Amino acid sequence: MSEGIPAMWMRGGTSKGLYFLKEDIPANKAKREQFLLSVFGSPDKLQINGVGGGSPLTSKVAIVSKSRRPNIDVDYLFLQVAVDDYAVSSAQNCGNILAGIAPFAIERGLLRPEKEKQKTSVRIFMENSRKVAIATVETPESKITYTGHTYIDGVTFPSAPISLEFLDIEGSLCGKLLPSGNPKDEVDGYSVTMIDNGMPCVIIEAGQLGLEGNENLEELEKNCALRESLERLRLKCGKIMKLGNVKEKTVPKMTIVSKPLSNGMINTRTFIPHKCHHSIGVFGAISVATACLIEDTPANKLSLIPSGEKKLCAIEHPSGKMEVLAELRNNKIISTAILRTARKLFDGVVFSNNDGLKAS
Ligand code: NQM
Repeated sequence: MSEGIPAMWMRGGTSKGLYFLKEDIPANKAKREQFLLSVFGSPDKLQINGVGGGSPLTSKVAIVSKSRRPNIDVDYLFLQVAVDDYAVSSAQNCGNILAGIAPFAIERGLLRPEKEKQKTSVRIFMENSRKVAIATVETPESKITYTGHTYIDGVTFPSAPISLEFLDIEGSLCGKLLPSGNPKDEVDGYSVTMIDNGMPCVIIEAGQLGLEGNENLEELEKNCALRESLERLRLKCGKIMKLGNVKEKTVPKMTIVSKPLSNGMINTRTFIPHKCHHSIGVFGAISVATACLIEDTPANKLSLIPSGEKKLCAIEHPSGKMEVLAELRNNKIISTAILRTARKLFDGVVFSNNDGLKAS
């Protein structure tokens, strides 16, 4: 049994993960992966021998450090620990876990809350995509608070609001907003939009897959023919999106869209990429909202687009809606923002099965 490594267990948005200071976790990649697989109890569907919850949404890691970059407070590396595979991936970002970064950085003393103001803005460099996020958290009496009245769909109880703002996340992993150069492509017999505004996503209309778009998660996950078609399509799109062979990668995500059902902009079901998301990821929702706003995409034809240059885009998902605020100038998105909450659940040390793992 190792000596244990300090970590905080937090809910960030609709996900949960372990948050570490960079200096506490092994810097050597192979050692770090071995440590995380052991701590989370992977590979195992239930992750019974670890802290993971048996779902990709509860098998997540944030590694945080004080930044040396100009005009940046902290650096954040996201890692996805596979549930039933020996894999730890940095090939995607996570906007839900991002929601916990500013509270964690304040808790660990990486920065001080603003005096005399009730709120503190934290500039975060997201190492996975090399893009910047600005998180604003509530810090009454110069202390982080988690208590508040903000509800987000997919979380039962209210908490203090955390606003996340992004100025330039286009082409985060693919290099371009529309990696193929087109708003619509024919791939494997389907019309799709391949897009990356924070998260590489393939967007496909439900009708093309013989779906209504309102199916529940269990129905979708049970549908083996659907999952096989989506995976075949994903592997082809991954190459076109310049992500290479994505067989072992968690990107691109596959989002099935249909007309809104409850006054939102669009209705969605998202495979991330093999399990169906209970709601939708943050950057996933931003990429879908962006696709809806681009003329000539199949999603645009299905969408109820709000008027004005500041658009509140409600992305419907299986547990409600996620609202993305998109600001446009001359038909181009210049910034996006989203409201999340987070909660500190546990602070302590985690143990792996591996002997002698130290932060080196
Ligand atoms: O898209 C799940 C989540 C995510 C990612 C996933 C996320 C994002 O809900 O920014 O938040 O798509 O793997 O945590």
